[in-house]
Amino acid sequence: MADRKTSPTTKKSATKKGASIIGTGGEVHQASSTAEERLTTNHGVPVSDNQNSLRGGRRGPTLLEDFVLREKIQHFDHERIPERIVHARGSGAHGYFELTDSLAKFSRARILTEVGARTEVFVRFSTVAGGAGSVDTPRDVRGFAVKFYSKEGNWDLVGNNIPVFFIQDAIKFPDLIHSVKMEADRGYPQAASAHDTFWDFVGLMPESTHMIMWVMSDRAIPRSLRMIEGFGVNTFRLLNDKGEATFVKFHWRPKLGTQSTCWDEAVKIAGADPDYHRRDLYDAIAAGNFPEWEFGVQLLSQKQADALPFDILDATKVIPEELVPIRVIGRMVLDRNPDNFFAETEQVAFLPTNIPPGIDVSEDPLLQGRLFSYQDTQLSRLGTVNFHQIPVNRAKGCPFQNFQRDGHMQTEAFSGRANYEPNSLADTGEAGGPREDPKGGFRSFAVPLGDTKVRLRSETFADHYSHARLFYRSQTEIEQAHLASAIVFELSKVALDHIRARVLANLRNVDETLASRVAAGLSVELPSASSPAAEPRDMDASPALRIVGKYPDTLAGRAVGILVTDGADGAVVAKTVSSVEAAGATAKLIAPKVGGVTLKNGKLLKADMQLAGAPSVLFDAVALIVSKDGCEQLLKEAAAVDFCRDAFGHLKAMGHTPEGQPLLDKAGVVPDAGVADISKGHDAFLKAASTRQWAREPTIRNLA
Ligand code: HDD
Repeated sequence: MADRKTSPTTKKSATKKGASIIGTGGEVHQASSTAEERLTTNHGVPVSDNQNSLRGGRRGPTLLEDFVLREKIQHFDHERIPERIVHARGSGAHGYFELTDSLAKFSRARILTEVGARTEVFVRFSTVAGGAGSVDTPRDVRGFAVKFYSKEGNWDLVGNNIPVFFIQDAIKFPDLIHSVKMEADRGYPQAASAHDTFWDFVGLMPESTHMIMWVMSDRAIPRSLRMIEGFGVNTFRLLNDKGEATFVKFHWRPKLGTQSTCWDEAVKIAGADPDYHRRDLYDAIAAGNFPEWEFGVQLLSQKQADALPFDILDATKVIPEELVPIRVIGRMVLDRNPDNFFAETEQVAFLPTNIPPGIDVSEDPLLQGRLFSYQDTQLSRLGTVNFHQIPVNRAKGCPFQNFQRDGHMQTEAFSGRANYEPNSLADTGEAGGPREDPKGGFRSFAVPLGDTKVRLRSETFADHYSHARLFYRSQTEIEQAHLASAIVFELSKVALDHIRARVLANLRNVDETLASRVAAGLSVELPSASSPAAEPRDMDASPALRIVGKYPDTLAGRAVGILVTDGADGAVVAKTVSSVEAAGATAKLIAPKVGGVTLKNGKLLKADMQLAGAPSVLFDAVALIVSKDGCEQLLKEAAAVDFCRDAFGHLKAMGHTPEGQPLLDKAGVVPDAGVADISKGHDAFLKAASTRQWAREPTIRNLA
């Protein structure tokens, strides 16, 4: 079969071998010289002219007969498929998973027991609320979906960067999503939770309060997809050879640590580079800086689960790492960009029902609904029951074989007569087809049920505030201030007073100081507390729920923007670039004109980016290496002043040469530990650049 991975016209330029010829109308054609390079219709008919439609005369109407035109336009008209109802905007990458510690005691799944084995994966990260063309940096949950092409069938771990969820029962999912998406009558806001309908839902559904704490925290405005944690969210089971079950929660921890943007920064990035996260992931992989995560599990016996003061089947609850530690059992590396965005990232279909033998679902009512929804949604998105045959969705680690036949877009030509089971055709020498495998096949855990049929929520799900309180109180002061300010921001965009009041009434059950901070930030009266379904309890703080201080400070994987002008000192520029790169970061040279600058020694230095298109929000730290004259020019350039003002306001390290001082002064940059003169050395700058200047924040921003 011909290699369909690359189309000759995209991989090899026809101009290399093909000669340009002049067409009959004087137009230029790039003609192919070999059959391999020849442009054809979808049915293989060679195309002689891809510039002109077939017309009745040079200036006459186009003819219906032109099947080349019709096929091309018709294909184009149908190029879009329905976008995902949630998680529409996403970025994907290929890689591998490697097991480092066997879970053989708990699971018979080969992917969890074969230490050292590498399994291919495809990962898709996403935002939830926005459409496919929305920006990358809204305040939102990030999807973290991993397809492991395991030897025992695909395993899809369809998780998020937040370990809990808004709702407890899948029956509320359509309501939740309707409330957060664009409002039904006006078609806005896009990719934003800061509006009436979302907060109306939140206020009326106290079970969402814990998730709201996470979504209002800085985790919902990540710096990079390479720097997010991931969670399976729902509780699953592992099943061993003896059929014994252990509850499990799945975790991903980024090697580069978790870092977020500042809210004002995230808003500005949305304008400066709507594809900020997608580009960052693509560029890092293309440059060989492969993102990596540790894979960990929290394991619990039924007895341990029963002893917890909350229900592990309730997806609005977190199991603190301090209670049940995370055991790291593997790592995942993303080392290859997709060849084709549509074929892979858009057509990939994740299904929580894709689980190999040895892993099983739990009775979590949210997960139970998901088991139906994903298979169903693929039918409307991909249009056929045969979506599993699309290469990115295929079970690559093992063959798939059964008696399911036909259907739209069937690409397999199954041979033989046997399309039913049982059959005895093998007895006569024909192919009888595959048979069930009672021992090795997927089995469900024999969960004792024996309850009556009811539409009721278990009373063990009634406590909606203890975990929200646990999260808020476990945060550092900085993070608490950000969380409170985020709620103030969002509720300030809510127009209906009663919605704000209801949220405030609920917040009083989380933490009185939080509720007061938010009320003060809104300048409204604090209403009386709402009555909780179950009285919240205090839990021991869980520092693992923080971001600040959780991972070591580092500049690795980050980016430094270096603004240069004519007359800049080339030696300082070179030293800055080399020390930034030695710290594992990317250095980008920014100049007033993209052609570059003439250095003090007369040499030309090419720039990577032009100032107007390279605001400091795109970098983790900045350096200003300018001459006296160059600085004077920049004083008249708003983009340069904003470059410095924003870097300072977004708590970034700023390196500079003394000649840049007037620009820093104009931008209101006040010297502190994060502002360093780099003309004499880079140590202070690099140290400051490996984190944010949190101490600066109270001096430049009034947080709630
Ligand atoms: Fe979902 C997509 C994660 C609850 C129904 N979900 C989707 C994706 C992720 C999640 C990461 C994008 C997959 C991709 O990149 O293609 N969803 C979650 C998590 C949940 C969750 C972590 C809570 C534990 N989801 C959830 C519920 C329902 C759905 C309760 C419905 C009852 N989710 C869907 C869906 C999507 C989806 C409509 C849209 C596109 C798709 O499935 O393939 O079926």
